[in-house]
Amino acid sequence: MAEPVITIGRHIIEQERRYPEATGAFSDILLDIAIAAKIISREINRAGLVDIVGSAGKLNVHGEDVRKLDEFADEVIFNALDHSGNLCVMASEEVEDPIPIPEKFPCGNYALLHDPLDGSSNIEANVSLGTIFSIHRKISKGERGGTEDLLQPGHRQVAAGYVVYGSSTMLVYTTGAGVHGFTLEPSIGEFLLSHPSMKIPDPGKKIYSVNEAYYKRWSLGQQKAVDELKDDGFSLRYIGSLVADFHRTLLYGGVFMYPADSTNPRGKLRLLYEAAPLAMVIGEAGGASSDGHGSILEIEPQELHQRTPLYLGNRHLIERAEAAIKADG
Ligand code: P6P
Repeated sequence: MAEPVITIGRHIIEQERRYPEATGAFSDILLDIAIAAKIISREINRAGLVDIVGSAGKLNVHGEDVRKLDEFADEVIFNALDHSGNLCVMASEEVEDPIPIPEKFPCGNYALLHDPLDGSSNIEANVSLGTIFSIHRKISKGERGGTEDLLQPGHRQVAAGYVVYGSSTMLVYTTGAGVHGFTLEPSIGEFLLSHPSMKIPDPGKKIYSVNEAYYKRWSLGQQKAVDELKDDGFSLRYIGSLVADFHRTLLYGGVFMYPADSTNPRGKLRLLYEAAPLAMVIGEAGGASSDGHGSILEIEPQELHQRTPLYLGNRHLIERAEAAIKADG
């Protein structure tokens, strides 16, 4: 008897059955994200063939060159989720302000924050890109959601995950009951369960992942943290695409770092839709996260697009980095 093929739809429904009070809204959100991921994956894999690669000639809210695929991914996610009645508000790296649910659609009890296409500066080089998403419960009192529903600490996330568009397209998510990975089978357009109950290997491979070009801009403590890893015989692997570097860390172990430095005192990566969702995933997989001093999940957000230093990986490596930073500032 062949093993049953577990699609993401079947997996999410089976997970939902474990929560009698579940309304199904939550499952619908995850399934809508999976649909958006399939559409984005198709366009990325065609990027070399159609005139969708290259700059859209616009800058995003951070003054960064917006690639057409960035715009496309942002629109796909909005269109996949704006009408479902499950969300009360959205936020995107590509959009300055909270994104309201159109008046013509009902509001729901969840808020979605996302980076629609991270690493897009690597598009032409065919480097793996990613989508990162974070889901919170609605806490505001009004019918339509807003900033209050978005500025929540990472420990209140009800779900988080990412899509990595690489040699294959994978969707990895957690709802707090383990981390589960699905690989897209393009011939049937389905995400199939390929990595059930993912755990970061511990001890994992001796890999550290950081952009060493900034070494001279780091604090003494940060420099010491990296020097210690080199002294312990670690190898450096740095793709420069957050989701790709994270996915490797989750599968192989080690530590990813994007530290603060003299040029970026808050680091470069975004708290709400990059650091916090990946921190939930790594935590659920038995690893740890930090901003250099404490867990990413405990940070109380002040602004929608605020940045944070980011450390993700094996717990003992995160703790060693925090100790070095604490000792040497
Ligand atoms: P740096 C890609 O541009 C990105 O936003 C992340 O995906 C990646 O981790 C980081 O920036 C790379 O930044 O400064 O090392 O080029």
